[in-house]
Amino acid sequence: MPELKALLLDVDGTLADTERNGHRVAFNAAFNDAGLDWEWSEALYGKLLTVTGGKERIRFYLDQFNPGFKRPLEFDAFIANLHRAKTDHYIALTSSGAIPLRPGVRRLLEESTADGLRLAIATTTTFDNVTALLESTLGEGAVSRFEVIAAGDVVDAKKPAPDIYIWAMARLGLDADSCLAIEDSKNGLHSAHAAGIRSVLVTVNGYTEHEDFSGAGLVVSHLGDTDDPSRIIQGSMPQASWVNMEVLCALHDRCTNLLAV
Ligand code: XBP
Ligand code: MG
Repeated sequence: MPELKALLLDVDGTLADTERNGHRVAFNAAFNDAGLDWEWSEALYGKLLTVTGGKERIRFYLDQFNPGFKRPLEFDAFIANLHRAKTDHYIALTSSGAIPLRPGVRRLLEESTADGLRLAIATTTTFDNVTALLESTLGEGAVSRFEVIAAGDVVDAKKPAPDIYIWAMARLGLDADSCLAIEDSKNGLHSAHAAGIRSVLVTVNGYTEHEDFSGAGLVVSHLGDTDDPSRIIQGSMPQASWVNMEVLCALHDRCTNLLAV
């Protein structure tokens, strides 16, 4: 039976609820700075989340929701500048401590490190955004708790493509059956599966709770804690009220013993 050696963690929606009050707010601030009258409401943003990556999301918005916008000649540079401004706003927001970790995240990171698991990040957002979130929530130097940070444009194709997970596993020097991924979205689940990772835990959030998580080993409301138990949405975790190391190991054993996902 393959041994569980590493946790690969998504960031947005998984470590913290960054989308609604983080990324969305930062996009709107950047649009405002640029003199654009675009306003991404919470509801519209839910639709835009079908596409991962901020630059890709702006293009998707224009294609699907604002086709009348007259695109500047240097369109790629226009998108890149908007996105850079958005990143600055996002970093300012997270660095101010406005976005906490989701329940159980700090605890599970500590338990898994104590048990000798290796930690890596596999995210669509930028390295700078990850750093700002980790340092504002876990303290200075928190990035060094993760052996690999696979982020943003280091790969061409973003989730649901497998590239970011493949990149992370190559840097760790591990095969897919030694890894367990924690995700919050269908795009993330598909990305991990497509990279060959068979054990995937999903912690849903307000934007993703109605997505189809067929094939996920376990789907819960959140990782949970002593005073804040996880609600099970799909699968089971016998004798546990929150996700702990026993739950992760049992999930990994179960998933890697299946012949196919
Ligand atoms: C996260 C994303 C990101 C963020 C914005 O997806 O989709 O696009 O919303 O990040 P996942 P950037 O959690 O599946 O990795 O603007 O920095 O691209
Ligand atoms: Mg996510």
